[in-house]
Amino acid sequence: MPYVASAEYGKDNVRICKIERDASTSVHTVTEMTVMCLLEGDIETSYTKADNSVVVATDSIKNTVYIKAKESPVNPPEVFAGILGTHFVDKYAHIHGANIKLVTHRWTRMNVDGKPHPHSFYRDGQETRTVEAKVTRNGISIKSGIQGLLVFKSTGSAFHGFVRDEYTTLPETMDRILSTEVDCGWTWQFADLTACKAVADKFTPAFDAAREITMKTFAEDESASVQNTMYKMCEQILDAVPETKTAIYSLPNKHYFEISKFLPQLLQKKSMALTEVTDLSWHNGLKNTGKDAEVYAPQSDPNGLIRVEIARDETN
Ligand code: AZA
Repeated sequence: MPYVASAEYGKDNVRICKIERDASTSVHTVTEMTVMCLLEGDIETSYTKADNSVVVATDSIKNTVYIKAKESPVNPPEVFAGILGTHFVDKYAHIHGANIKLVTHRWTRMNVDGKPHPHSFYRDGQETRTVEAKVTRNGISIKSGIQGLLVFKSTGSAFHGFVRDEYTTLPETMDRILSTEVDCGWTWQFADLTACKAVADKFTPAFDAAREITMKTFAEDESASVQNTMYKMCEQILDAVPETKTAIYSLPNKHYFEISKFLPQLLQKKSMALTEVTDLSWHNGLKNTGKDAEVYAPQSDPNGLIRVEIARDETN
């Protein structure tokens, strides 16, 4: 007899926008989020026996998101995720876990005539602030993060010394373009919502520090590899935010190659040196490689994908 090995259900892509109005200053703040809320627990019979008595309808889950967003602060999002998840495990005895994901979209205050505008904002990038929380009666685990932050540097990155064997065609490089779309996170563990709320004032500074560390390290590190640069970022996040348990990066290597007219065919023959084919010299002797390289071909796929999670050394 097959059995339910795991199950969760709920609402995804619940979009909310909350405006908070400061009555004394007339300054408004806006928070736009996309919410996922999936429940788990004693719900197997809804799958195996058509027993809907254990189902909190996904429509009710969506309504709950709106109601909790009205009743509670939505910032910092880590606390809002804790509030939302705790509601479901407190309210329904047969629900043992709530998996919440909040994606906060950027609305940056406009500067008009050199002054911050009280109620006008603009989208200054597709980057998002993310929170993934798992809430159970045993505690709350949270991964805070940044997703979709696109970065590019035109030098200050090398990659050499890697395995060379009969599968290798990649040349060693002392100077290359480095570009990635940052997906990073840092994790927290709390006994309950009270413990989570007790550090409410740490979450946004932690986000700001992680963002700053990511960009400063990306820009300033003489990168030996994506692996080593991301490790340095993790180390600094763990130092900057002592309450965190681990730091996590997942970085695609968005390749920008020198222009090649015949590269795939010629490499198959293995008869020519790479420098002979990766150029535009076939057109009036145009020089566009090595120190003369200016025009590159951005690659959409395939891409490298490098991931790591770094934990604290708890032995010291
Ligand atoms: N790490 C890099 O930084 N660049 C690479 C890799 C790698 O593992 N593989 N090819 N290019």
